[in-house]
Amino acid sequence: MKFLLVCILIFSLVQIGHSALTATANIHVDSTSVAIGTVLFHQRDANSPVRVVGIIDGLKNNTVHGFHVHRDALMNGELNCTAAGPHFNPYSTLHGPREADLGHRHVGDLGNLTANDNGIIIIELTDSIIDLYNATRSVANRTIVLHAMRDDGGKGGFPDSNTTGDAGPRIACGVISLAMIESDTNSQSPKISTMVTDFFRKLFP
Ligand SMILES: [Cu+2]
Ligand SMILES: [Zn+2]
Repeated sequence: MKFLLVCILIFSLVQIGHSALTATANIHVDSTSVAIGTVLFHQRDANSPVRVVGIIDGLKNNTVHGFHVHRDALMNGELNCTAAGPHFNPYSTLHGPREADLGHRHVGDLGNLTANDNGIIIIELTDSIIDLYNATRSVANRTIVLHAMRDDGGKGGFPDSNTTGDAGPRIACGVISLAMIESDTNSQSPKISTMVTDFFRKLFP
């Protein structure tokens, strides 16, 4: 059961040690302050892949949506997802599917997500190209974006297949922020315990 899996993953996040890094993004509808989900990024250590878990609600049933990290953080309360700039692409490669290697996708290319019969996306994926430790590939202080349409992985033959996967307009987004380590009481960023509580509240309102 998907919900159970997400719960187990969240519980495992609570157990994280000192060296692990976690980041969170609160997802809002494009150009509004309507909150529709949360995405967590968790990396155990510098050599581990990044686990991405989350939930996004309020979509049309059984629809497929491109999902990417875009280059820029939204600043100063900006809500327009277009302000996030292009796909995060530090190596100047062509757009590609999540399964591709570093030379055949943008670092920010996370493929597609599918909304279920209730219009809910449950996110559970692991990626070895995005990173929280490696400065060049770090997705912190960037923006995660959900698109209206399927990402064609660069293979669709449309003029924008090699840049955006022809995924259409940006329908929702959220800035990815590193979470503080629990012992760091001076930081302004949210505590991991607060994030997990919020996450459960969204899962089981
Ligand atoms: Cu995108
Ligand atoms: Zn891309």
